[in-house]
Amino acid sequence: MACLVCRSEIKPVISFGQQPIANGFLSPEKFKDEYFFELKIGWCPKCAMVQLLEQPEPEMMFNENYAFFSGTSRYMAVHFEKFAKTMMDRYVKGSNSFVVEIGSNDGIMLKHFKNAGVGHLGIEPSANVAAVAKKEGINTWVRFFNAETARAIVKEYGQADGFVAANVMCHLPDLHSIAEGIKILIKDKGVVAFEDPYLMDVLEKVSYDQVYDEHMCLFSATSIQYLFNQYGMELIDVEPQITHGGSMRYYIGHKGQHTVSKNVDQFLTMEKEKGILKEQTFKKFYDDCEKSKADLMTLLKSLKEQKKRVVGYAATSKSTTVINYCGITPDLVEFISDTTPIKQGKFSPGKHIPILPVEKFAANPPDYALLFGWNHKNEIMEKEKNFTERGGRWITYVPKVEII
Ligand code: DWN
Ligand code: ZN
Repeated sequence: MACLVCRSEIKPVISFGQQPIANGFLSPEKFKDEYFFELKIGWCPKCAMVQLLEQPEPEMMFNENYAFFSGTSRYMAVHFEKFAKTMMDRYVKGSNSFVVEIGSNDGIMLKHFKNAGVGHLGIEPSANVAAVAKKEGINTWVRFFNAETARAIVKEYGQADGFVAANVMCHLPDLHSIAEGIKILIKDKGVVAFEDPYLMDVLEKVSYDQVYDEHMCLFSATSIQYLFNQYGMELIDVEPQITHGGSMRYYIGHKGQHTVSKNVDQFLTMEKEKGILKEQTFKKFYDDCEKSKADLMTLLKSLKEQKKRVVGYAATSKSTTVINYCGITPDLVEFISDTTPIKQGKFSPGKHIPILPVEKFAANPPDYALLFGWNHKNEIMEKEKNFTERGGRWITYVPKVEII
């Protein structure tokens, strides 16, 4: 397979085995037709891109039943408000300006531009989440973003001052069409800002659960610089974020139009020094993933022998990779507690662990809660103080398997 960024040959590095659709929460009558594919990642020695080697058709993952609504975390809601404010302070100034967000979901970020009277448009392929945004009066088109969509936007609204995306770019295999679209869409002084889970955090924290069907790419400053340089654009700043266990926000503009922050060089150098272009780095990552899996299964099996009850907390997309890679079955984890109504009453993809509302967790607290939503640890532990105060224990596996 060719690298999605520089088109050289990709080296396979890890297989996480047969995996179902990560957000494919299902009812028992669908068990027999469940779709599986081999979840494998590869690495590009030339531009440091890390990507899936096989991805299910987009419509299988993003459709009218898409189970993830951005508005489920209060912390993330505040994060997106701050992201919007940063853009309005720096680049998308005043009511004559125009911003486009791709993967705008339920409008969690765009509503802040809307409320400030800024011209805005969301591009969101999942009709059900887009409907939530539209109901709030957020201007949204239900479609995928590419060069053709960019031309249609320019025709209808003119070029944009800002282009934003959060946890979206890493889902897109056709990066060249996106980059071409962005080049068409933004003004000479326009700025692109997007954030995604950061490869260096995934490697260091062994958060291998950031790899699942929807996450086609794991970016670094190195691969992003390589991608946009091919379109006459460049990184003008990078800002690490603590969201999703470690993300990076990349700021990009047309070449020569902005002062380039010294952060850019610092991060490019750091990534090189940490071995992003060395195969050994990814061999170590493979060993770290296998160790994490062995440690988690040893712990869960030992708790079962001790007749302890373990319940999963938050039926995240990421949990699908962990559950199916490690082989976690309902005899080890009784159910998964989750706040999303459309997941409740269904079963987890692959291993078919029941998903129940959080009220069931409170009504029948287990001995241990396996924190599948580890990236929301502070928010969840704050909410579930009662569980902890009554002696309930938490299990995490990032950055290492432990009882906390
Ligand atoms: O990239 C993506 C990220 C941004 O969001 C998508 N591909 C899909 C999704 O990934 P995820 O499902 O791993 O996201 P979260 O935000 O880590 O987890 C959300 C899930 O956690 C929801 O099902 C709701 C649940 N949850 C909960 O039950 N109680 C979340 C919180 C904060 C809670 O308190
Ligand atoms: Zn490459």
